[in-house]
Amino acid sequence: MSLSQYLIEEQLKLPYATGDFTALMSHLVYAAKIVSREVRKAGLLDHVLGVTSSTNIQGETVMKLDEYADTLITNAMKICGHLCVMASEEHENIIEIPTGYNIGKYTFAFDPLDGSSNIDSNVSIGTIFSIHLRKTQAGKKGTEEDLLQKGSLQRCAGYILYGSSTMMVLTMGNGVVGFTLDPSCGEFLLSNPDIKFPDSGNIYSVNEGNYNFWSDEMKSYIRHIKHLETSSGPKTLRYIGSLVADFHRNLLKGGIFLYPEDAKSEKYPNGKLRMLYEASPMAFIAEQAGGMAVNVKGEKILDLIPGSLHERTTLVTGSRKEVEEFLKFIKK
Ligand code: P6P
Repeated sequence: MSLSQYLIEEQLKLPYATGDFTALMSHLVYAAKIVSREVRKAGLLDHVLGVTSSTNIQGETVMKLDEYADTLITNAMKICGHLCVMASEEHENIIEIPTGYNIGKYTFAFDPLDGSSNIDSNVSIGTIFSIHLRKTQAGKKGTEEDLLQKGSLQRCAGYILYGSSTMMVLTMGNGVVGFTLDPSCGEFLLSNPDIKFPDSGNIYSVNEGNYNFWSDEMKSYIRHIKHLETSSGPKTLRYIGSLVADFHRNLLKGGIFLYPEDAKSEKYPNGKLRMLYEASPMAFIAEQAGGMAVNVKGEKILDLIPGSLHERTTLVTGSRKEVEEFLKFIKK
């Protein structure tokens, strides 16, 4: 079954479905195929490799492929006619949608190419997206208020992983499904009909290079999971530095991903990952797959409302038993 067929079938089961969501997703599926094509040939075309002269809202150097993916996805989604407002990691403010296309009932927040510092070393990268229903009155263009909503209210969240193959993994609130792009026919085909986090796992993913910046609790937790007495035995460290790639591997194999705050430096005092278009969509997928997603205070990511478009958060997500062990530990 192709992704397009799947979306139609799923929407036909919903009495209130109007086809707007299916139409919206068809634009995203198109954009994903084009971004995948460009990522795959990036090494051959130096015009998409390397950095631009600009930096984004995060103060990070913008890679050319970042910019390309952002422009392509923005333009494809702007004209779908079912959005009222958009936000991207690459844009400081909300992305205005042209008049005539901007009174749709959905919002769209995305990270066009997460992990882009890995592009030049041919390491897996990903696009992350989050879709809400608008909050403000219909018939007018959307506002930032429409975007800043609780993660638990998302209508859809997903990621596109540009790895050894290109996959789209998404949830619409009734489980998690994965589709793999078949380049020979240009279709995303259903490859993982019901993805579930293994209940526990021996993989932990964290940038241990930041160890000296961590809180004492985080340091003792990491020391603890290295000892044999942990519930799921000795752990193995797997860390790519690309959220989508690290999350996806742990989703299939079981484990825990952590990005804590730098308690001892001003670099990331509230964590590095962005709530709206990284932590929140990944948390929706995690919980729909039977896993968990919290911040280092133990709050569920999906219960939180972003205070601003680019608000950062700490993130601990993965197999239920692993996150529960983390929570037990930090609460002691
Ligand atoms: P660090 C990539 O830049 C990113 O936003 C996530 O994809 C990834 O999980 C994290 O940052 C890696 O950060 O500090 O370990 O390089």
